[in-house]
Amino acid sequence: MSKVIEIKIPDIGDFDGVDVIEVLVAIGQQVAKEESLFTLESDKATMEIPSPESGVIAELKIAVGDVVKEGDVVALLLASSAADTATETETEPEDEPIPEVLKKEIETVVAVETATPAPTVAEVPQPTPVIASARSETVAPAGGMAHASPAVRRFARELGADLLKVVGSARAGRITRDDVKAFVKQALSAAPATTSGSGMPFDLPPLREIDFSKFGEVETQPLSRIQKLSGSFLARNWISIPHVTQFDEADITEMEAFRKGNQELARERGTKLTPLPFMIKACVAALKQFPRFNASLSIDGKDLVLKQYFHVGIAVDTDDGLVVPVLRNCDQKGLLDLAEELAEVSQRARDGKLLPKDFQGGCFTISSLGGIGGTAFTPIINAPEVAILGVSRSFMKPLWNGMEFRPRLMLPLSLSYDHRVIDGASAARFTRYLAEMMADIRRVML
Ligand code: CAO
Repeated sequence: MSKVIEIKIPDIGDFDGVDVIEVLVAIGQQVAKEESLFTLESDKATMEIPSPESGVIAELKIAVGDVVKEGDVVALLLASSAADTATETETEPEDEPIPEVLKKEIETVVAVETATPAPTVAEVPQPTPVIASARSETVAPAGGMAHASPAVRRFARELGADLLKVVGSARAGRITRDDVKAFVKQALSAAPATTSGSGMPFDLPPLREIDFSKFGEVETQPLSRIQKLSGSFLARNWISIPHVTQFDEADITEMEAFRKGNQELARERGTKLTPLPFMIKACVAALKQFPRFNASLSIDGKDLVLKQYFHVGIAVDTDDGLVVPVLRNCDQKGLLDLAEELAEVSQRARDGKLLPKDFQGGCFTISSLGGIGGTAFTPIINAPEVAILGVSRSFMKPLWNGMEFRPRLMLPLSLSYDHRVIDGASAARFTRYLAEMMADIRRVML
C-alpha cells in the first residue's frame, strides 16, 4: 500500500515565522532518509529540514521566500516502499498518522545573540557608521527591493552596506552573506584611507589583501559558519559598547572543599560538580544585589530595562566555534540541577544540536576558561546584556591573615561591563560582592 508522508516544520523555538531560503529538492526527486530538503533562516540560526524517510518528493508546498512556522506541512513524500511500486499503482494520500516530529539539525547558531533583538551597530547611537557609504556601480534589482534574508539584511546594516547595490549570487538573485562581504571588501579597497576627514575612530586605513604565500608556505582554511556569524556580532559588540574590565580574585578554598565533598553525591545523580554551578549561583546573588547588571539598554539608549528574571548564558567552546546557550531561572535551581543542565546543554552544543530557543533570554554571561588555564582575560559583552564575567584557572596563593601567610585557593575574575550603564565603582563593588559570595557560598542562600 502506498504511504504518503506529510513533512512538517518541527519545533523551531519561539519564532512565529522563519524564512525559507533554500528548497534543495524538486518534485519527483529521490531523496535519502536524513537528506536535507529545505533551509530555513531566522535572525538567529540557519536550520536544515531533513527528510524523515527515503522516498520520492511527491509535492512541494513551499517556495523560497515563504515564511513557515511549526506544524506547517511543507512537502509530501512518497516513502520508499511505496515509491518502489509507484509506477504500477496510482497513489493517494492517506490519513496516515503524522510522523514523529522531524529531527532538525541546527547547522549554525549565532553565539552571542539573545531573545531581545540586539541593537545592531546601525541602530545603536554611534559616532559614524563603519562604512560611510559603499561605493559600487552595481544596479539595484528590478522592483527596488533587495532579495535577502533578515539575517543578511541585518548583517548588511551592521556593515553599512546598501543592499540595493549588492549583486546576489544565489538562486533567483538572492543576496548571501558572502555577497555582502565581497561588496564591502570591494568598497573598502576602493575607499581612500580616510572617508570623511573627521578624525573619528572609524576613519581607519582599509586592510589590503595580502598574498601571504609570497613570504612562506600557507594553508587557507574556511571559517565555520558559527565562527563567521559570531564574528560579526562580536565585532559589533566590541566597537559599539564602551568596555571596561574589572579584575578581582575570590578565595574559593572553602567552596572547593564543599564542592569536592559533594562530588560523590553528584556522581550518584550521574553528573559532575565543577566550580561553574557555584559561580552561577554567586552571579545570581550579585545580580539581585546590583540590578543594573541585570538590565539592557533600550535601542534608543534612553532607558534601562531591568529584568526580574535570572537567565545566565554560558560560553561553550565547540569544534565549530563559540556558542552561548542560556540556563533559565538559575535563581530557582540547585547546584546539582545546574550541573546536570550544564552538562546536557554543553553536550548538545558540541553535537550542534542547540535550538534557537536555547540562545534566547540571557541576562548575563559567564565565560569560564578555568578548565583550560590563564590568569585573566577581557571578555566581550554579549549585547544586549551589559556585563559578562570571565573566569580563569584557580591557583594557590599565600595570603596574609594579620599574623601569618596561609595558602588559599584563589579564583581570578574578569568582569567586562558597559560603561554607559555601569560605572567603575559599581563594577568594583559587584565583583567584590561576587568574590565574597564565593568565599562563603552559604551566603547565596541568605
Ligand atoms: N579553576 C580550576 N579548575 C577548574 C576551573 C577553574 N576556574 N573551572 C573548571 N575547572 C576544572 C573542572 O573542575 C574540571 O576538573 P576535573 O576534570 O578534575 O573534573 C575541569 O576543569 C574541566 O572542566 P569543564 O570545562 O569540563 O567544565 P566546566 O563546568 O568548568 O565548564 C564549559 C563547562 C562548557 C563552560 C567548558 O567546557 C567550556 O566550554 N569552556 C570554554 C568557554 C570559552 O571558550 N570561553 C571563551 C569565550 S571568549 O572567546
